[in-house]
Amino acid sequence: MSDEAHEPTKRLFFALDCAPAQRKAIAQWRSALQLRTGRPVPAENFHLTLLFLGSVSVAQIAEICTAAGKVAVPDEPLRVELDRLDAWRRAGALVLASEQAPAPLLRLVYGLEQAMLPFGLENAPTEFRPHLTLMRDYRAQVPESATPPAFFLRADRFVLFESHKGRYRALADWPFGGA
Ligand code: 2AM
Repeated sequence: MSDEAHEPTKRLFFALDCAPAQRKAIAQWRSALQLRTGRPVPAENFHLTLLFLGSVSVAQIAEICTAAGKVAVPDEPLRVELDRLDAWRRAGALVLASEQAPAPLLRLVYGLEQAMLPFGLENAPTEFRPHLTLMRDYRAQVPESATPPAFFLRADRFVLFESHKGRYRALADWPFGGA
């Protein structure tokens, strides 16, 4: 993405948002893990990243939104199972991940990657592994959990978020069919 000197930029990513009740349930479950290492992601920031764009020139945002609006969306709300607790060593993240990503989610991500190609990504997208980050700077083993994770993230739209000083702000969203 463009990052010319002095040009105003925003740090952007596409994601599925997490509903408030779901955030609360996941945060409670995380508390029960009694983690002693890492930085907890604030529950209001829970989300599932679809595609990270990085630093984008403000002047490009309208075009990015137009391109995102042409991406084929799932024809009904998505239900993504978060049924695995994983520690990603290289990323230093403790995440809730999906044992099996639903095909419509994979199609959506592929569509977004294709739609964003003309804009030139800061980092080439790596293999998409659906996850919700619970902790950052996490350098320990996967903790024992008395109750295995069995969450469902339900989404009826995808969202373009701006990340600013540790907070996420929705800039635009595109509803799925049936929403
Ligand atoms: P995460 O979804 O694994 O937590 C906003 O910063 C979001 O974009 C975060 O949720 C973060 O990852 C993701 N993100 C940040 N930097 C990234 C990078 N370099 N590559 C891929 N995703 C990144």
